[in-house]
Amino acid sequence: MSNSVANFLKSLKKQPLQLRNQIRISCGNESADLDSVASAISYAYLEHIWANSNPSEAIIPIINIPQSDLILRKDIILSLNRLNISVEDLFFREDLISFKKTNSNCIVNAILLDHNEIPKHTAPYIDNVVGIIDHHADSKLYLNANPRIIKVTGSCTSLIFKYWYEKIQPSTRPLLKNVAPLCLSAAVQDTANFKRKIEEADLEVAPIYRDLLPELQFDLFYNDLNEAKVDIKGLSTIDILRKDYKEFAFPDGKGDDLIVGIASVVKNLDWLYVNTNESQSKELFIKDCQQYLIDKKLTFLMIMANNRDPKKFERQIAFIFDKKMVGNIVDKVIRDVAEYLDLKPFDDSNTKDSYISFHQLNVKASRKQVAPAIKQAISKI
Ligand SMILES: [Mn+2]
Repeated sequence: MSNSVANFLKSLKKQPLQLRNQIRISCGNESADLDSVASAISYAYLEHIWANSNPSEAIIPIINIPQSDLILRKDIILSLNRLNISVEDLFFREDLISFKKTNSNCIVNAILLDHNEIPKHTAPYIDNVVGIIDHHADSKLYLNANPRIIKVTGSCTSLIFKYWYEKIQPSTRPLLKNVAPLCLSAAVQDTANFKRKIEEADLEVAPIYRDLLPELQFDLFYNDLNEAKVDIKGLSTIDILRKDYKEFAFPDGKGDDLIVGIASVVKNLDWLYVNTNESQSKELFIKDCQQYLIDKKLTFLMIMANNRDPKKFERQIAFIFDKKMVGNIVDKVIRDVAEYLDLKPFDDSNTKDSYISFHQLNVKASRKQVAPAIKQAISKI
């Protein structure tokens, strides 16, 4: 059997996990974007080739969404197809949950990638956090994890690839070619092909990828990926919201948790109003969002919309809530973050009791920065 990533994953699927006292898993964050999926898979694969381990001892990568949600992420499907990895080769959130439920004595040790705090819904199924590599704000948890690397980078995969590249023997390095396209996919997506948000680790790995993949045309590779990512035409509002979604429990000043959902969307609000529902109306779009708010039992929902146009990159932000239920909470949060995010009203026809939208002129702030700002604003309420 070759050493491909696909074969590695297939060999994991054949392991009888229930015979073990403990297992190790690698998890990306709950948005399961390309960076998270590539991080979980590449970390497990790279450790496997470094340790030359038997599949029975290898780390199992978990994609932290239900399997049925993967199909919405066409950029990820494309990246997996490029390595001949099929959906059946992967482990998903439901696999972890059913394993832990039927094998409650088995200790689950997790390596967290692309996040550094276990999301609430996964916490019951993880016993220990034994490693962290991430590029989000440090929650200062699991201080004994090893490695525990949390650094600003464009892509989390840059930190992971660099970490293992430095550990792996030079004689084994040719095998890195097998996983490099997956890490590179996340890197070009998160840095707009090494043009934005590039940090030290991204700059260090880029020439290594070029050496490993001399035939690859980075521009084409990036464009195909980008097209796949923005291909959301035909999806319903709900599918678009859940495609890249994170949920947070942020404590207010009294210590009560407010539940905030933040959906990141690859089109602007005007596009969403006319393309996500048959009547092509803003009203119906808002109604769908309100349904999501109710289904998810949120205090409020935020949509971070951007057009992904490198020439005129813009961001918009919308808040969906029910004033009858939550009073002035959203007004207070908006007042607190308005200056930092440089918010300007998006249009006049807002229904102020349930929907408010803005241009976010601070275009540098993505969810990675916005979520901690919202957390801070809520802590003052
Ligand atoms: Mn990331």
